[in-house]
Formats: sequence, structure tokens, C-alpha cells
Amino acid sequence: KRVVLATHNPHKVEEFQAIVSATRPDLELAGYDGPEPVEDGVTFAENALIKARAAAAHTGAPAFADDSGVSVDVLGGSPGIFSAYWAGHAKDPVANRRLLLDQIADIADPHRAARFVSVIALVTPDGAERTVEGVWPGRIATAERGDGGFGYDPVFIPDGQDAASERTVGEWTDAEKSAQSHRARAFALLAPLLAEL
Ligand code: ITT
Repeated sequence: KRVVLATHNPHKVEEFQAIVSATRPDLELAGYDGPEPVEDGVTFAENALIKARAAAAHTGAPAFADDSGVSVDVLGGSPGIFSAYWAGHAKDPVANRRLLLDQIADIADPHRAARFVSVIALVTPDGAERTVEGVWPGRIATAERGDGGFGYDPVFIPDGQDAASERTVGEWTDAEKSAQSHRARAFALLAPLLAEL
């Protein structure tokens, strides 16, 4: 079975490839380098649908897209859908992380609770649309650690780790991240829908 992965982010391609080969090796992921639509939705789901619709229309094949980001409780859920451009008009992950750490440096939330969110939209050429959501709870570190992954990984500490050795996702291996991430959680909900294609 073949499905188009509608993203221009090479990190997402790598992560989905790892998730698919671990959980659904029967599935063939096709890349997408067609037109990038304007993501002017106001929710993760709207933006994921915009990207998946464009790819399904352009390729004539079933397509899925991920819209994702980090949501910080004391910031009312921001950066959220604005995660990629949090510090300005260029996608600058270093500036984004620095701004986020600055914004919550003096907050009165000792837990610094946050979550990574991935919404995946699946669109088929007959016009059927589905969305699923994966959430990975955790908190924001006080300083960056590790250089694995991408985006906010060096400042995100997933819940459920041994308190003595709490690592950021930047310190996790790719395989560890792909087994537990918001993207893996969303894909687990997408898999049964792909089986129906
Ligand atoms: P596409 O739209 O082409 O898929 P993009 O990177 O622009 O690529 P988004 O609009 O969904 O994708 O923005 C996602 C941003 O959220 C990403 O740039 C990171 O800043 C952040 N993010 C999402 N998933 C992440 C992860 O697994 N680790 C770290 N940061 C993540």
C-alpha cells in the first residue's frame, strides 16, 4: 500500500519512516515535493488538512500531513501552531528555543508543564478527510541539552523518566523518540485508517 507523506520537513520524513518500518512495514511512504500551500488555519487540524488536501489534489493519491508544535501551559498553549516561526519570519530553531526559554524564565510554574502535539490529516482522492491527534506530555528544561532530533527537542523533557536522569529529547536516540513521540502516538491512531484504504 502506498501513501504520500505531505511534508517539506526532512526530520518529519525520517521520523515517519522509522515509525512506519517499526509498526507498519507493509506501507510504502512516497515523498512529496509539490506546491506548499499557505498554512492559514487556526488549529493544528486545519493546517494539517490544508497540507494533506494540497498533496492529495496534486498527486491523485491518498496523502497525509502532520501539523505539530509545542504547547506550554503557562503560555496558554503557545507557541502551538506558531512553533516553527515563534521567533520571527525565518524558521530559526535556535532563536525559537532561546525565545521560549526567555519567556518562561521567571514564571511561577515550577513544573514548566508542556506538551508536544501532532495532528495528522489523511485525505483521499475521493475527498474523504480524517484527523487524529497525538500528545506527548512533558516540561520545558531550564537550559538546552543534547543535539538530537530537531526544533524544540533540546528543551523538552518528556514525562515518565527516572527523576535522577531526566533527559531532553535532544539527548534521546532517534529510535527512542520514534517509539514514544507525539508523532508516533498520532500514527498509531492513523494506522487503522490506512488499513481501510
Ligand atoms: P511541514 O509543514 O512541511 O510539514 P514544518 O516544519 O513547517 O514542516 P509545522 O508547520 O508542523 O511543520 O511546524 C512544526 C514545528 O513545531 C517545527 O518546526 C518545530 O519547531 C516544532 N516541532 C514539531 N514537532 C517537533 C518535534 O518532534 N521535536 C521538536 N520540535 C517539534
